[in-house]
Amino acid sequence: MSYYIYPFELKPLNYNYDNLEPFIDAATVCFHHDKHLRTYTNNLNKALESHLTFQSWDLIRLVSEYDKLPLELQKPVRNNAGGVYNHNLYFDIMMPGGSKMPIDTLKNLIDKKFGNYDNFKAEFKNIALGTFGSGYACLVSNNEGQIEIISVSNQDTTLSRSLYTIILIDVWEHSYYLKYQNRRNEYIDNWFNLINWEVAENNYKRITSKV
Ligand code: MN3
Repeated sequence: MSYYIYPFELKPLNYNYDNLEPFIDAATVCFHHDKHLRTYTNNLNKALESHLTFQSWDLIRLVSEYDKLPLELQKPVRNNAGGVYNHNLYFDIMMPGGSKMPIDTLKNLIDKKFGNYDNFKAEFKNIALGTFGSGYACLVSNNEGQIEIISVSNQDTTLSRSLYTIILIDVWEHSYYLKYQNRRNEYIDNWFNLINWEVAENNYKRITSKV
C-alpha cells in the first residue's frame, strides 16, 4: 500500500479533525477526509484493479497522462486520481493556526508579482470565488519558476497544463457547506489563516529544482 502508487492508501491528516477550528469545523474535516477523499481513493483502486499494465503508473503520471490510457479508464482516472492528488495537496497545505505570511523565495515572488500579500490574497480570493460550480483555485509555477493564480474545474489538475501547484483551495461545496452554507466568500477569507507557508515554500523549491 502506498499514497502514490496502486493500491492507493488514504493519506492520513497531519492534524486532528478539530485542529483547524474555528476556520474549518471538525465535522467538515472529518467528512471531507474520511468520506470524500476515501471514496476517490477507493474508486481509483477499483478503476485500476483489472488493468495490471497501469498499476505501475504513479499518481503524478496518472493525472498528467490520463489521456494516454485506454478510453474506458480515462474518465475514472481523471476524476479519481485527480481527486486524490488535489485533496492531498489541500490537506497538506493547511496547519492549525497557519503560518501567517509567505516566507523566503515565495514572499519575494508574491511581492514582485502582486505588489504585496494583501493584493495577492484579493486576487486569489477573486479566482476562488469566480470558480464556477466545483473546483479549486491554485497558486502555480510554470517550468521557469514564474507564478500565477489559476482555477481548475471539478477534479482536473494543474499538471495536465504543465503547471505545478504550490497551494490550492478546494471550493467544492463539501469543503465548506456544513459551516458556511452558501458563504464561500467567508470560507475563503478564513482559509487564508490556515496556510502553511513552509510547506508552500518547499513545494515551490521542489518544483523549481526538478525543472
Ligand atoms: Mn474536496
